[in-house]
Amino acid sequence: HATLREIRKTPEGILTAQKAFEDFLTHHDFRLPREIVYTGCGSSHFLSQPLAMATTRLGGRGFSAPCSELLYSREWYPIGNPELLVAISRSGETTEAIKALDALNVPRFALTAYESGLSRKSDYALIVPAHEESVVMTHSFTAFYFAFLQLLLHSYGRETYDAELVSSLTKEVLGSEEYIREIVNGFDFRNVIFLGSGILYPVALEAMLKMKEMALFWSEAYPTFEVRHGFKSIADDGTLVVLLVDEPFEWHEKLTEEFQGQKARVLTVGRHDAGADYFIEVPELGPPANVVLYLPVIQLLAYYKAVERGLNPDRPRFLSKVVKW
Ligand code: F1P
Repeated sequence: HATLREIRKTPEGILTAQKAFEDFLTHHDFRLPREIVYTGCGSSHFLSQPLAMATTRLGGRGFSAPCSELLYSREWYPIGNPELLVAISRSGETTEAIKALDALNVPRFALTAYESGLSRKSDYALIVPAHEESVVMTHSFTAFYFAFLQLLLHSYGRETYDAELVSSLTKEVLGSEEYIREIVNGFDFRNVIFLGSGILYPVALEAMLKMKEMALFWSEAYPTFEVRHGFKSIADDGTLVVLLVDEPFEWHEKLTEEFQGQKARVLTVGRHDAGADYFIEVPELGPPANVVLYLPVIQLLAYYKAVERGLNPDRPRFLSKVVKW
């Protein structure tokens, strides 16, 4: 499947991202401002969230909203007085993303894979040519995140990451592919809950979307400990709980035990297993770059669930690559 080839291209995508970032610097004498609004649709919206969080964490103020909300309901959100609007779209042709560029009267920045309607309508464009055949976004998501993160770090006078190193770490994570296939084949779960905190929460949201898009499979996502407040009633012996965690502490172990008491099985993706039934170790990188190490894992999980269900993840039903009105 093209989707699997694309997930496996993650390490190459990081290098493509680095080159796009460097090319951007050669052509523009430009620094990202502190107050930034990010927008996108679908996966691109879930990508706008960790970018907004990274902006805040690095000393600026990032806010994210889906394009349609920015267009039709923006008065309900604390948008403030941003200095830049960043619109994200892999295709650069999604109607809502192009329209959203007009939502705020501020300079416009496109993050996309192509010279496109979006890039032409923007004041600046970071074009990351991580092209994909498949309908769903996989390694392009990771590459876009890394390229823009490098630009943020550079703009805020921080040290950028060593792309070769990050690329090789994603290769390491992809080494868990066979284990992921075994988990999916060995446990026929009926639903899946993704948990993440801070910058890993939007990764959980993207995982939830990948499961729905690729595997047409019921999935949910919550900020990690919020799941205890009502939502956990769903979890039983047919549930896989995927815990995305950089540095687990006592609460994670208690949460794992709580789910195991309900007969659910827990997969920890992180630095330590926290007592889980399954464990995928993520190399040490630290936030906000660590996001790129979690994405291939959750994408592979959705991919193998789709295959196990006899579906073609390249062509999900009812979906198209570009959503136009
Ligand atoms: C956005 C998007 C995709 C999704 C789906 C429909 O596309 O929502 O994330 O996988 O196929 O479109 P884009 O604006 O990033 O091109």
